[in-house]
Amino acid sequence: MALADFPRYPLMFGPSPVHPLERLTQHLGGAQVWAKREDCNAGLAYGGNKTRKLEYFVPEAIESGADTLVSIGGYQSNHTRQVAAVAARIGMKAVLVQEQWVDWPDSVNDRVGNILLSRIMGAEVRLDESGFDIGFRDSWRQAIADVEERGGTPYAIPAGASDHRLGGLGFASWAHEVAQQEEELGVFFDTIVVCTVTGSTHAGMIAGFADLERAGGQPRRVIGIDASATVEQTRDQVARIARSTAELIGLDRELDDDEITVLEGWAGDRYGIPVDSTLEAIRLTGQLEGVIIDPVYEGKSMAGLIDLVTSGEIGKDSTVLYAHLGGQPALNAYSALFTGTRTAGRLIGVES
Ligand code: 5PA
Repeated sequence: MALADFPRYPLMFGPSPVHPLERLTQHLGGAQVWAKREDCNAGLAYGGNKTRKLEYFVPEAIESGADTLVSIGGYQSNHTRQVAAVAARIGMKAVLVQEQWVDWPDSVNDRVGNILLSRIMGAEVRLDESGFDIGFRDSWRQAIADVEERGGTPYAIPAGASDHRLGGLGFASWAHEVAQQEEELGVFFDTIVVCTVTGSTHAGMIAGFADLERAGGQPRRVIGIDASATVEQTRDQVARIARSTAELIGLDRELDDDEITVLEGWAGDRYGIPVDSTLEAIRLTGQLEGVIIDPVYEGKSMAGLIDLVTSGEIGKDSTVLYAHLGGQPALNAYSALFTGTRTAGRLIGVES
């Protein structure tokens, strides 16, 4: 089967916007930096990367006769908030297991931002004290069993809509969307920078760009930035999903190991805890561009992009596409980090 043969349920406005980050580009003094905005890809509870992935899950969920989407994430999971929105949109229920993935001492961590939105949209939110893990969990299995016991029909979506046969398709088609937009804009992105945690966003891109190359497209680098400080586990998951997605969409070759790049160095010690470079990236992007990024994911990948461009590892002649995957609602649980106004250190010439 080719990618175009998979059923896709429209949840987004259409192709997500692509635009240059002119002031950031000028400030960094290196490569041309652009962004593609999954944070405004849909009108469903602020959208994001999972909304795009779920376009390929919904037909299967409907086909299976399900009436309840069941999924899992941290208290401030963007993924579960998008599952809640999609369930509302397609007239299903949602049961969300929300684990304590982040030991973050904010007293409203389990009440504001994403979890608040999920509750507004009618999801059944189950708080669980387990820590960070992208694997399959008993609490998730229990939630599925409970739906069945109540006479419902669950459709199970793993963490981040990743470790699932269809998980990579959304971002494989993102690659095709990028190629189309490049043609319209007269630009070529030789480097893509993307945050990676449960892996199928990054993996889908790798498979999708390989698919384009097969059709004569130029090669490019897709750089995943680890945001959970579990780089080996993430790299394995990205490789596995990239390979299974490539096979699913009929790529007739094995992906090489050097096509799977997950860089570490910007996650700090733990998932969900921002470090100085994260906060600096958030301030710099906000102050130069009016673009908001979050402390869990995008702040870490933007910190990576900033360093790779300023160090010249991404060369001056490069044109880079930063995949903005959403995630801003979580900022509400991190307000203590931003009391008072502070100018980004890089703007006043101070390295953080
Ligand atoms: C998330 C994920 P992947 O999980 O596909 O690698 O994407 C990483 C990512 N940016 C990047 C944002 C804003 C994200 O929300 N979020 C998870 C969640 O539960 O929200 C799956 C972890």
